[in-house]
Amino acid sequence: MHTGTTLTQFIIEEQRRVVGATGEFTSLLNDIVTAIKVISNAVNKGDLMGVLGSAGSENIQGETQKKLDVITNDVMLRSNEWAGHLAAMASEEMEDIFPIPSQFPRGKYLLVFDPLDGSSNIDVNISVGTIFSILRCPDGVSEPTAADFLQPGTRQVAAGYALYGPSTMIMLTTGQGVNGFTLDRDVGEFLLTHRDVRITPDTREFAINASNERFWEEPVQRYVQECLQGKEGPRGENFNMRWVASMVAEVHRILIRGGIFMYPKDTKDPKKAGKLRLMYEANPMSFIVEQAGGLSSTGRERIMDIQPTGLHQRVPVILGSRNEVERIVSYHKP
Ligand code: AHM
Ligand code: MG
Repeated sequence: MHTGTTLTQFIIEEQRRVVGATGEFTSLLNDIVTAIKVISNAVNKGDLMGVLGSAGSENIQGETQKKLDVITNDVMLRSNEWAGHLAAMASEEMEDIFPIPSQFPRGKYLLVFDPLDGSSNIDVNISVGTIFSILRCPDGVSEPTAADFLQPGTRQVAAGYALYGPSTMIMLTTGQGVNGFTLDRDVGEFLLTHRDVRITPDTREFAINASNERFWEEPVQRYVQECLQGKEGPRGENFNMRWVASMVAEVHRILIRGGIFMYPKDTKDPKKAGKLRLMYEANPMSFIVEQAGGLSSTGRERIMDIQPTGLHQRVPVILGSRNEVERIVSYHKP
């Protein structure tokens, strides 16, 4: 019987092509995948497991934590702390980094994640996801600090996300394109279903939270206005709009059928450069999008070139189909 390529098999075969690969990375990915299966199960069972609703606490960003934010963060920590591949982890849900506890061996990688992105959607049964980014722990560092995580996105070893939608999927890049795997729940394995995904360079679909329009900068206002004017406007074509409020779901749609996603700079809160976080949202998604042939920018610079200054730093995000991102970037030029 033909069983298809499992995610593990795919990674091992990819690793064989890398001279000097030890298999440690494959093993780390396996632990992340195990965590994702556990999270997928909890998300899928929902109220049957009593996991919906607020946890009654706030995270470092001052956002109310959902029970599942706390549970999924814990699942990621417990699945990835013991095996000896990581030196430390960092997450949206924790103010400080999580060094690997002393009873476990330490490894050469750092893991950054958003355990449950889009969690405001969880109580209404709309798709959510997990985003992760793998970095190398700097040479000679055995006691990593937050500063060791502050590497530009170009230094990511791998990035991926899990989408808990009608089916659970993982989209993954190790810098050699993007591949997608779908969870076969009966078998308990992720199987390769989307090989070498490419984002169409052109699109007629955009995603933005339009309720923030009055806070946007002029270039984004202009872009959206032009789209809204449709056939009669300067673009001469009708556009479609989507907003799921789950970045994972939006990026996934863009990978599959093209599009553009924006959470741009706005003046809503002058202390925040944008809404989305660089280290565990913007950078991993940018790596995936660029590896699929798309672009990702703040409007003024490539996101993956930003030198991070803080673990929870926010950035404006404009990503997706290449020609549309280029157009918006050109609107930002003085
Ligand atoms: P979260 O990490 O607290 O879930 O916030 C990130 C999410 C993104 O998934 C999504 O694109 C955005 O916030 C939605 O924002 P808004 O509520 O303004 O529509
Ligand atoms: Mg998030």
